[in-house]
Parts: sequence; structure tokens; C-alpha cells
Amino acid sequence: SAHSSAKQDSTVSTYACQRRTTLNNHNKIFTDALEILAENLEFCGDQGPSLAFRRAASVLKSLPAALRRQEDTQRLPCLGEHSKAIIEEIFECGSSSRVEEILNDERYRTMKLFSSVFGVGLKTSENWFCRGLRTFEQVLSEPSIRLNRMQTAGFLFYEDISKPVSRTEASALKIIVEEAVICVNPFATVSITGGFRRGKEFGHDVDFIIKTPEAGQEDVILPAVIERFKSQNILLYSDLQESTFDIRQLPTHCFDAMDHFSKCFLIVKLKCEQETDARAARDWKAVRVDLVAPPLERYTYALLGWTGSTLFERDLRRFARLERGKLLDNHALYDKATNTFLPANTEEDIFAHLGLEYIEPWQRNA
Ligand code: DCP
Ligand code: MG
Repeated sequence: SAHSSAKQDSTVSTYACQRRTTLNNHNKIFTDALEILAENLEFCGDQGPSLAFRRAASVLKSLPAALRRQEDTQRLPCLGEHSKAIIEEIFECGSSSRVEEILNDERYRTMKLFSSVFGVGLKTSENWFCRGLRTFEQVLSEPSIRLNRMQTAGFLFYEDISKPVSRTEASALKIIVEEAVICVNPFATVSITGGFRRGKEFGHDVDFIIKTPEAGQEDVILPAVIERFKSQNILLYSDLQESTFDIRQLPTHCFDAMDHFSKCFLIVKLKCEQETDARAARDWKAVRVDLVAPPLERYTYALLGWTGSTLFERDLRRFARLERGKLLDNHALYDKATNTFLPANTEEDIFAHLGLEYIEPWQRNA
């Protein structure tokens, strides 16, 4: 009934970590539009306004049903005047003229294209755009542009790694990673994290987290996995980042920064049934893989941090800080009132420390 849906709406939290957001999005027509507005603002360097649209989209993703009319937005948090106007236009016309305009905008299209290359971030994309470049051909034939190693790999394997990775491919990769990890440490375990842990059917990469039975064993794993992939002739690119983790530096104050664990960003060959490219007679596809190997006592925080979604993580940290006086990052949970670190063996422990109902990984698609 209208009454019960109003009651439901009035209880939606402003924090993504207090909402259950599955992949069953009943408001895709609205959230797609709001996310394009957000992305366009990111391309313009307007992170603040962009986040407002991301939050609005996230609230709609958490709803148990589609919005039926404009009044349904009244009791929802995080929907500003601008978001409401976009929703209203979609109700009235089926689409947003501003979104259509963005999708046809040269700057948006070019930034979207350039930033889709592995190793090419927003700054590089903007630089190339401002120099009048619009296509990969123009970038690759511009003598003054020197690509770094990551970007070179990004262009070389663009065709493959710009295609989504399926859950089946992720499972096949898990077996390959597990085999390599077990060679180094037979008691280490490998788990899929990132979007696939949240139940997604496709991803832009496959994220794995490695757990060693004892602290200190994590350091040797990734270099050995890389060596093994090399000897198997399946390594196309690797960027190993040694651990810079230092317990004495906790708690960190830059919450959205990268964590300090040993990790690597790879491109690997994944054997496939059919030839991906008949002319090249290839029986493999290039796939992006991320591996992280935290120290055992940091594992739970790292798992929570790498499971995402990005907005869910952001709101967990914001909730911890603003509502609980606690600092959360991928390494630890710190209580500012007692100046102590709070221990956790499971993700449930971390939610409990924060006084939050437990949210399952597949409910974190905020
Ligand atoms: N993450 C992190 N620290 C990093 C890299 C990622 O905490 N250095 C987190 C944020 C993401 C998650 O790990 O939610 C996985 O990152 P991805 O970019 O792979 O994002 P997803 O797996 O959620 O999406 P996709 O399906 O595009 O891979
Ligand atoms: Mg991922």
C-alpha cells in the first residue's frame, strides 16, 4: 500500500552501510542517468558535486521497488534538487535532455574513451583531450607522447581487457591463482573479492585476496606467483607493489588512499574454448587480475576494504568517523575515545564494533 511504502521510504539511511543494496536494481533508468551526470562531473574535476549524484543513485539502488511517481522521492535522503529534477524529467519524457547532451558531448566521449585504457587516469585523459587528441590513433601517432609501461600494456591488450570478464572466467582464474599460491605455501588460501564477491556476473578485472596461516608469510607469495606465471608463459604484464605497511603509522588519516599491503596488478593469458581471434590463431584472452596479500592480523580489514563497492566503503568509513568516533581503513579499526585498536576475526566483528547490522557482501552493491 501507499502507506507502507511511505513508511519504508522514511527509514532509508543516508549511509550506504545502513542500506542493503543487491544487484537487483529496480530504478536502473534513473540510476544510469544520475551516474552519467556523476561521471561527467568527475571528468571535469568536480568531485564534490559528482559524489552527490553518486549518493542519489545509490539510494535509488537500495529501494525494494521502482519509483512510481515523483512524490516517491520526497522522503528519500541524498536526493538534491538537481537529482529530483532529473528524475522528474525522466518521469515526464522517458529520458533526461541533460544526460543526452552529455552522451553526445565531445569532451565526455573522449574522456570516457581515454580513461578506459589501463594506466590512463583522468589527468592524462584531460591532457590528451586538451591537446586536441580525440582517438587512440591520434594518441599513438603523436610523437611527443611517451606512454609508460602500464599504458603501453593498456593499449596493447585493449581489445581483450576492455571486454567484461565473466564469472566463469573468474572461476577459471581462481584455480590458476590457487595453484600458484599453493606451490609457495600449501596452507595459504585464495578468495575472490571485489565485484564478484558481491555477486556480479561480470567485472572489469578479477580481484583476489590471499590469506597465509601465519603473519610474515605474505611477503614471499606475490613475487613467487609472478615467477610461476612467467614460467608458464601466461604473464603479459605485472606491477608488483611491495608492502609499505607499518603498524606504527596506524591509524592512517587519508581514508580514500590506497592501502599499504603487498599487491600486484597483472594482465594474464586465460585459455579459452574458442579462438578469440581467428586470424591471430589465439586460444587465449588477456584478463586484468589484482592480487593482495595482507599480513594475517590485517586480513579481515583488507577483505572488507577490497570487497567494495567503492561507495559502500566510503560510507563505512564516514559512518565510523562521524557517528562512532572510530577510524576505519583497509588496515585497522581505531577507537578515538579509548585510543585503542579494535580486534576483528570476521567482517561481522567489524560491523558489530561499529554498532551496524551485518550487511552481506551481495548487499554491498551501493
Ligand atoms: N580497492 C581498495 N584498494 C585498492 C583497490 C581497490 O580498497 N587499492 C577496493 C575498492 C573496490 C574493490 O577493492 O570496491 C575492488 O576494486 P575494483 O576496481 O576491481 O572494483 P569492483 O571489483 O567493485 O568492480 P569491477 O567489476 O569493475 O572490477
Ligand atoms: Mg574488480
